[in-house]
Amino acid sequence: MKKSLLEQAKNVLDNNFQLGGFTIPSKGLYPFQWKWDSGFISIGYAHYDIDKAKKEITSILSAQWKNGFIPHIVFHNESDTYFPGPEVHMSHLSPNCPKEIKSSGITQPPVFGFVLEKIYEIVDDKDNFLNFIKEVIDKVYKNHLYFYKNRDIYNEGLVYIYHNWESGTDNSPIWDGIWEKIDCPEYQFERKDTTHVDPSQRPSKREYDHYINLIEIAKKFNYDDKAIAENSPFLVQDPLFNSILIKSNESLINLYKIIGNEEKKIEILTQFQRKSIEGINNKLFDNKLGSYVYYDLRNKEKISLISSSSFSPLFCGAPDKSLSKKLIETLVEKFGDENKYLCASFDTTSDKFNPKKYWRGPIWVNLNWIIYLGLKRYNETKLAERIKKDTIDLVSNLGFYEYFEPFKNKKMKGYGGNNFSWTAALCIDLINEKQ
Ligand code: 2M8
Repeated sequence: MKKSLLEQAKNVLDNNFQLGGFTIPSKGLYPFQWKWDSGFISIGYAHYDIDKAKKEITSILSAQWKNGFIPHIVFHNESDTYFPGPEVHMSHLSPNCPKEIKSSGITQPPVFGFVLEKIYEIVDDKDNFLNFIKEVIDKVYKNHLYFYKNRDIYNEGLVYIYHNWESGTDNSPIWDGIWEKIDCPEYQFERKDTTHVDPSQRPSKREYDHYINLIEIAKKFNYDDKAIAENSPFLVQDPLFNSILIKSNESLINLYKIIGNEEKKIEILTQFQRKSIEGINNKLFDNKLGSYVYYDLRNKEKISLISSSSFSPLFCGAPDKSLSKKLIETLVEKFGDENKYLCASFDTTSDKFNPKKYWRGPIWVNLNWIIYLGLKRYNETKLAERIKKDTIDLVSNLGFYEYFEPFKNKKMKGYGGNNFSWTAALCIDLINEKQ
């Protein structure tokens, strides 16, 4: 008998769980622990194996640096199926990276605030999970302090990323204009991703040159944020990254209130929150496009393009009624026609859109989940139910792929890695979600 989607999803997660107490995103393609993946993965586990959820969070937080930074990849284990590995990242160049930790020196969106709150909502034994939250929450708080202290250089409540890998949306067309302005060497290296996945679904060699170049620049400055802010040719304020930070601030405030006697931290987070919401609405909303956009701090210009990240401020409650109305109209107009599943990762009406290539167009389950919860927050019930149904239909028809073609047709497929952990984890959450 065919297993239910829920059972299949649990199998994907359990098969990707490693003896060291963490979960890889996908065998071969991504053989280590990734920061935002581990947050989404722990939400999936919370529905059926809370110990694994706790282990996942404990593992990633154990790699926190002395200054509160949490790296985007933690090399708990060895593997030769991935490039670039620890010998390229060389995190020990930073005096903040503890000796016993092998990691990258770039980060990813700060998901753990909202992940802890979400799991607290999911579990029946709230007292037990609250004890766990008490053990780890200050590490997450310290990570937020790190961002506001080091990454918000103009005190705008908006933090910068200095590498496209920090965004999580690696080869988005958003970066194309930035690459054109950078004088980047050609490097010799052996890519591993294209041995696991058809190269037409992955970034180009030239794009990888840029990715490595940015790491080399950060290494030259020993991963010092101030020097990077002054010198990196890539310095961007990302609406997705900042929305996740804002949502996680809100969750930390809620959780500290439940814990009690944490007035000082609540006050500091509330100040961050105020500034960030103001910053994201004033600086990153593009009235002409009716959408949030990225801001290129290095070249001092808005990047006026629409991607699925544009809608993530709904998730953190940033837009007021009038902005949210415009934003949702843009979502429907650009991404919502009935011939497509929601939600392509890039503006389907743009000539840069590619339905099969990684973050240049395909649908990603984590972004759909973020937009789904955002739409629910704004009582857009019909659209929310559509994106939820589309997500579950795609996975149940095509498999637990990393990304999916948005056009509805008989030949459509899933792409990238298969048995992909966050696809499985967030499907478990969506299936269990109360309407
Ligand atoms: C992808 O990124 C990594 C680099 O971090 C890669 O392509 O090698 C992205 O989709 C990223 O968002 C994700 O966290 C990672 C692991 O799933 O893979």
